[in-house]
Amino acid sequence: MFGLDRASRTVRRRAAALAVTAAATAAATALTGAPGAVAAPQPIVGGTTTTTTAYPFVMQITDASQNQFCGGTLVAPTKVVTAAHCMVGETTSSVRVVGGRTYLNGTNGTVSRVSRIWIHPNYTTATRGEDVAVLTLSTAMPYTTAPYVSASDTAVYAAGTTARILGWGTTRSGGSSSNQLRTATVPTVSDSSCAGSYGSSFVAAEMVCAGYSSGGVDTCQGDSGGPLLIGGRLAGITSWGQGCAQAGYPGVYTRLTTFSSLVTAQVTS
Ligand code: 4AZ
Repeated sequence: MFGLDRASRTVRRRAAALAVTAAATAAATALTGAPGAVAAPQPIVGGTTTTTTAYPFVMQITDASQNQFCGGTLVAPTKVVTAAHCMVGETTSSVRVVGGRTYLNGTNGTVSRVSRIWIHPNYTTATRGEDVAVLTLSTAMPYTTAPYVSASDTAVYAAGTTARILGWGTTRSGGSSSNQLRTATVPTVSDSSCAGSYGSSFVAAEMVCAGYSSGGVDTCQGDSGGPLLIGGRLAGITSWGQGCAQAGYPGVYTRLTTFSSLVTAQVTS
C-alpha cells in the first residue's frame, strides 16, 4: 500500500535500544559545538525541546522496565488517553505510565501501573480508524490534566488551524528517539487535501491531518498515542502517516470529537 509507518510492535521492541541510543546521542550532541559541526536534527521532526513542567499532562507510556514506546495524555488523575495501536499485545502487567519525567533517561516523576486497558471495540489497524484507547491508572497522577474536545467541537479542525504536537519520538523516520520531550506546531489540513495524500486510508470521520504541505515538521516513530492540542485542548491522538515530515504526507491523528463521548464514558467509569 503506502509503506505506512505506525508505532508497531516492532517499534516497541526497539524502544529499549532507542532509549539507550537517545542518551548516547544527547552526549554526542553536547560535543558538537566545534567549528564546522553540523546542527543536530530537531525531533519530533522540526521541533524544539520542552518539559513536562510546561506540559504536565503529557505522559510516557512505557514497558515494565520504563522504556518509553508511546505517548499519552492525562485527562483525569487516573485516566490517560492514548492510541489503540499502542496497546496491541499489551496487558495491564506489561505497561506503565510515567508522568512528570521530561527525559527518557530520567528516574524522576510518578510511575503508575495500569489497572484497566480500554481499546475501542472496533479497532483493527490505525489506517482503518478507531485508534483510541483509555488507560485506568492504579496510582493517581499529581499533575494538571488536559481538557479534551466534546463531540460538538468539530470547528477546531478547520483547515489551517494551529495545532501543537508533543513527544519523545524519533527526529526523522528511522532515526533515534529524543531523550528530551519535544514540541512543534503544525497547521491542520483539510479532509479533501488529506484524502488526496492517502486515498481511502484516510477516513475523514475518524481522522484529521496536520502538517505543512512542504513537510519538515511532524510527529514520528515513538510519538504515537501522544497529544495533538488545538486551543489548549486535546483534539487528536498521534496515529500514523507515510514516513515523517515528508512533503505532501501530513501526520494523521485520531479525530477525537468523534470519540469524545466514548472517552468520557471511560473517564467517568
Ligand atoms: C509512529 O510510528 C508514527 N508522521 C507516528 C506518527 C507518524 C508516523 C509514524 C506521522 O509512531
